[in-house]
Amino acid sequence: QSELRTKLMEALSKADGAFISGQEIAEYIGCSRTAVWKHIEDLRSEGYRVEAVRKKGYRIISAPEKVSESEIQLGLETRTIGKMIHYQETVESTQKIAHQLANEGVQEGTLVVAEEQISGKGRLMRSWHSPKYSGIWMSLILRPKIPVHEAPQLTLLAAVAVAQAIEDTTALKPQIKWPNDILVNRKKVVGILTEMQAESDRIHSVIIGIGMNINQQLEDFPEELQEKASSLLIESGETISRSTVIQRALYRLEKLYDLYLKEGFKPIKDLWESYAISLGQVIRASTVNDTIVGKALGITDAGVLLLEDDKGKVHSVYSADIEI
Ligand code: BT5
Repeated sequence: QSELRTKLMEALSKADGAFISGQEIAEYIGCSRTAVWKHIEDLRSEGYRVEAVRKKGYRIISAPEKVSESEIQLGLETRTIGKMIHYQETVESTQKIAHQLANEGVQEGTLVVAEEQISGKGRLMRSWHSPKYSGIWMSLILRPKIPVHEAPQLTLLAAVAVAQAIEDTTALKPQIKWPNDILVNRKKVVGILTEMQAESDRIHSVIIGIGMNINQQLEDFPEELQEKASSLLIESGETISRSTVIQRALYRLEKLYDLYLKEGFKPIKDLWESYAISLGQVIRASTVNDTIVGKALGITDAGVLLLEDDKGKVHSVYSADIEI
């Protein structure tokens, strides 16, 4: 936390819920009024609700809701998922902590959650923007007794659960872009990263990392993401309780995971296809070595994407970036 921020919080605390003018704050922290405005905007993007009234100044209405253990667990309707929660305000990546905990042998369903990640991870060493208090950054440890090659199915399962959780908590219509993106109005609001600890054909643990943009404003995203990313707040116009979304996501995950262990991938696959954005359309898949353009036919029982090119040849896509 910067010294400026400390001073700003001091000034606002002293006002004790009353208005304090921009000029007074500026004098207190020793900066311009424009800088004050900028810092207030930063506070807002972190989930503080700040009222600004002309000629009166600023007033803090509420501090951000957190997603600590008790906030998540109060009202959580699951049996195992999220019964153990490891919460930290700031982490490098919740994936990293989850890997450590998985190695230490923690129970299935253990959840790692943070308010902020300073080096959040996407796939293929890409980074995931995870600002403080405005999104959900969490990693779930599962220990399914399934063959290693079926583990990618869990990414698709998680995507369905998260899409359902968005429907449970907003009026939005989420869509899934294979394999791991959830879009609202064609913009990415969720990314999922599944990693595995396994030896030969035995899974020790599957770590499902879920990043959800919840209460960010457009300007909270780095410029290069503003065109393609969005948040539930931007799309719905409403501030959304992150702990409620987490509770719904964990509930949906548990229900689908139970179904999956009992009946296999088929029911999950059907649900997944009902949310899929580009089935039947021509899309472009960039793999490490190659680019395939073709009509998306669907996914196989292994969770592999099938693309039919213009010569009628069907390609199996195991891992790629998709342009729609
Ligand atoms: C993903 O990768 O979409 C997986 C993201 C998983 C993030 C979660 S958060 C909790 C857990 N802990 C972690 O460290 N990670 C997981 P990929 O398909 O490779 O997409 C990454 C790309 O999405 C980046 O290269 C950016 O272009 C874009 N991106 C980065 N941050 C974003 C954000 N907050 N919202 C939307 N798009 C973003």
